[in-house]
Amino acid sequence: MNPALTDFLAEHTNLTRRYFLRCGTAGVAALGALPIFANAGERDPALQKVLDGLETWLTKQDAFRDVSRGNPKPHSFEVEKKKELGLTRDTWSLEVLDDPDDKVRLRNPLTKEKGTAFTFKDLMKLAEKHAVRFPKVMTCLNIGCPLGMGIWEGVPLREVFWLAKPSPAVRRVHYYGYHNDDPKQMFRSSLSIGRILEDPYDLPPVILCYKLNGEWLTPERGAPVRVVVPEAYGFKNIKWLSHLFLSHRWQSNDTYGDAKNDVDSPLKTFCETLSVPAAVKPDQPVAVTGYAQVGISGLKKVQVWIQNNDEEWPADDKYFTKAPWRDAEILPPPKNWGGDIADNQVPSPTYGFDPKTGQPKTWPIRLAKAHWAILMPGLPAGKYTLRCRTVDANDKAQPMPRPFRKSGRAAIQEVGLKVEV
Ligand SMILES: Nc1nc2c(c(=O)[nH]1)N[C@H]1C(S)=C(S)[C@@H](COP(=O)(O)O)O[C@H]1N2
Ligand SMILES: [Mo]
Repeated sequence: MNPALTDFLAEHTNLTRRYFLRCGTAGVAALGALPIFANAGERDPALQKVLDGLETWLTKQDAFRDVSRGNPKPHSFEVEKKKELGLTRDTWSLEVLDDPDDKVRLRNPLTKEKGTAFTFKDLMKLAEKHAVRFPKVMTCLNIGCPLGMGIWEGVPLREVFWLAKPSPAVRRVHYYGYHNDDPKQMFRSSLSIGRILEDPYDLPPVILCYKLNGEWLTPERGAPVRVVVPEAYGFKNIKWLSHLFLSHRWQSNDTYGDAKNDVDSPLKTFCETLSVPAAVKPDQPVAVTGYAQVGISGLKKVQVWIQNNDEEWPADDKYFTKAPWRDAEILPPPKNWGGDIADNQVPSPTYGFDPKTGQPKTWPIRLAKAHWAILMPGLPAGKYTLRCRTVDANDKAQPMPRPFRKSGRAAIQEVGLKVEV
């Protein structure tokens, strides 16, 4: 086993012990005589096992779930072909153009034709002064579950925007990446000029991203350069970036808009389980772990409820607001971050982290993942449904305040659970 993983497990083992002690002193009367407390100091093997297997906070680049489109996929070419297509760092360039459909008059368009396109060398020059890093979970609006958690590094997009010397008529930036020169394969997105120039509510800037977890972006993740929008769902984070159009158009023409999605939706807060036993014995405590996506409205609580399937629930309470939810523990910052970051150090500076200690300034971190665990009390034999939900920092319980699917998933997850001898 690699040393980082061993440390991570040790950390979670300690955490588990603390967790039990707390349940043991505060919760015993309420929970009844759980076997675990009969033998203090020994952990419930069921919870131990699931905590041992818990994913790390950061995801290795090659462990991201890949939803890349394209036929062939732009990351799949041999190196020589990639060079020909400008998909390597030494051959990449970005054109910054006037929108032919609604011009804004750029005084300095950056074009291949004039030999002024923006190169990776130009990007590295800007990076010396302007590079930023921030943690962000990449989540596909359509799929709903996070594809991976990373620390993304790049140069604020506005630095390149200004190089093109746009007129004040500019209202929106439209952008896309390499797509086999086939219009049908183009994947487009766009942002208002306001979001590119200014960072509201302490958000990190929109970046031209070239590194993930301290390493160059891999071809699958969009190398050499992708856009990363901190608060946005995946579809705004265009990979293999090749073109920016500065436009007088105010409307979005995002590919995901064509798919009937809400293209202005920031990440929602929601949670899901990572491990629930399929079956337990009567009166055996139920060990549950999971993750939460900490959306734009933060995360106050994760809660779990196990309902007997024979129980009727009032039809007018479809979000189960009156259920006897129990608070889970939101796991503290890990000792080991995962994601193969060098020396297990979140590089400094990174948004949300103290540059002196390298530790997070607050926890959980907005627009990132957090993990949680709970040992639910044992139950009589029967069939049950386990549900989990988040409560955001504004005290809105999932799926509120935005229950609509086309703005991103927030439905309350349901998992079947059997209690049998
Ligand atoms: N060029 C390009 N960029 C793209 C896409 C695409 O199809 N082509 N898919 C987008 C969508 S829908 C998502 S969810 C994210 C996924 O990012 P990931 O592959 O790094 O996880 O990439 C986005 N960027
Ligand atoms: Mo997506």
